[in-house]
Amino acid sequence: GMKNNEASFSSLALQRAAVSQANQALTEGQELGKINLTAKTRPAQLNQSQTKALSPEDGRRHRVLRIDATLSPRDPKAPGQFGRPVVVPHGKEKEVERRWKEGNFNVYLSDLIPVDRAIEDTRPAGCAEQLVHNNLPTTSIIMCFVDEVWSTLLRSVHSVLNRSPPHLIKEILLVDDFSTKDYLKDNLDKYMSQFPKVRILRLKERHGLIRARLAGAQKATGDVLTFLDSHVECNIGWLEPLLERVYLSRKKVACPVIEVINDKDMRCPVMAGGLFSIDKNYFFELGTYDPGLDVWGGENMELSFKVWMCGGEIEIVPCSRVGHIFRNDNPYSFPKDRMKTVERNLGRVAEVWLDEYKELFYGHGDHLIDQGLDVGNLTQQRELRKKLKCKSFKWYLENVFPDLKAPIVRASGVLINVALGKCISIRNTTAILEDCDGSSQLQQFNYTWLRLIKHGAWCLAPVPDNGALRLHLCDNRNKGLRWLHKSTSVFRPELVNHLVFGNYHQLLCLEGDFTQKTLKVAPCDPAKPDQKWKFENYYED
Ligand code: LR7
Ligand code: MN
Repeated sequence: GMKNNEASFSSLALQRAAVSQANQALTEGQELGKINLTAKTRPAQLNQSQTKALSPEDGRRHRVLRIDATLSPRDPKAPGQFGRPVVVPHGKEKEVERRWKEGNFNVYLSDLIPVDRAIEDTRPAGCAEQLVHNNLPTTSIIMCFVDEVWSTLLRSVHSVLNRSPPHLIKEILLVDDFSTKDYLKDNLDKYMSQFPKVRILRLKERHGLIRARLAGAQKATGDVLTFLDSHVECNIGWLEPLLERVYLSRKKVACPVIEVINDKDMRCPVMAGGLFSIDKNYFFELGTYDPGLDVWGGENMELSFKVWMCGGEIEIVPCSRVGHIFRNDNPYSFPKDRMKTVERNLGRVAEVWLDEYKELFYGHGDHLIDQGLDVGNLTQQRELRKKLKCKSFKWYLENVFPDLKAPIVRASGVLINVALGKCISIRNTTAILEDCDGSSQLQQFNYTWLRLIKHGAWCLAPVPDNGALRLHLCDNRNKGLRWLHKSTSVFRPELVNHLVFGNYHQLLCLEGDFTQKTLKVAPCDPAKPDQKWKFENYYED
């Protein structure tokens, strides 16, 4: 669920790649199986997985769980039936605008749409005929909210109640994360009292979504935990295939296909994200979410890495469809600065799970963590990773996400001066220019995400006073070792092929002098060809 915050998440190329890969799969002719994000455990072809479960030899009875599929609307003329886009009536534009900020979406229209509106069955062909086990585990639905809009909260709950087989729903836990709105206090209790399965858990202080979910998980009595946002609409047959997957393999975390409910007109095309069902005991075995994560953000990555790297799987189940209102801003405030909260969460995740790839995280843009933001104590999380005997992040990239190109270095090989056609070579503690020789160890360099020019554990950087080049022991935190090259964050685009050292006040560039065979940094000058450099290999797109 990161798309709204591209800026603050630019650090995690992973997340974006995951979502866009999923989206692409969704738009390319609905080849839904593909979004399983795994090569090894290639998505169960819809029927295959079912056939296995249904073979007569396995001795179990199965039945199709059918409930009224269309939910023929009580008022077919009411706005938004069958997911039709709703048009703002003339003269109501001001009111729409005024009420928008209550939820950062079109609250006025949401209120016009019946809380139990009918929606179109958007499942791929065959889903309606699928069979599932008749002894599926029960689930607790956990829905956390803070100041959710009344009509969308109700529509979320109604969609669960109306479109789930009752015997599979142990309870619906509404976790009120210390909302301030009056209607969410008395009115909500009164309204929900007509549904015996709905329980409201009121938190005494703002927990944030992550710890609010954990509070819900503690109270849950079902076998499986199903987490949902508080502005969703579950479609017909959404729950059975999720529980079926968890039932067949308790380490499988099952996600519905998330469809977009447009924030302006409540329309429903398709997208991907993070609502899911997970075996309750498995969730606790995995140590739940890192309880050190604050309020909002990053917890979906933490759980995803943990599941995959520690022996589980995540699967998007094509037959399970849930709509979600996507909006451009959170309608609630963050107890601390939002950027800081999210960055700190992502930093924790990177530090615990990304191994050497955390350089990719830190190498993307300027991080508050780089500037001293504290991510807190990680001992418990690192011990948990050991205890669970989790695999490396490298394994994750190679086996779970082979399509993602996440090279640990951005460029490598010999480093050639473009004008002179000569290469940098190590001599004792310094570097000189020489004829290029790709087979010479002395001419091999890596340019990393942290913008270091590395030769093994040694980094090239100038000596401060005279600008001559020296080898320094590498240190990821030492900004005095970093070079900009082929980087969009170079302040002057004409220097993109240079090796830029220094800051705004004094831009220095690496320069070769062939007669002297020496290297030094000098004021950058795009007109000087002997300041242009090229690595042998580049790994970025
Ligand atoms: O402090 C808070 N307390 C809460 O209870 C903040 C939020 N919440 C509730 C909130 O009312 C809502 O029901 O938590 C839920 C999620 O917050 P949203 O809807 O404001 O944010 P979002 O939809 O952008 O959330 C996405 O990213 C979050 C990052 O922490 C979580 O992972 C959400 O589960 C995730 N939502 C989805 O994945 C739905 C599909 C979006 C996509 C892709
Ligand atoms: Mn949401």
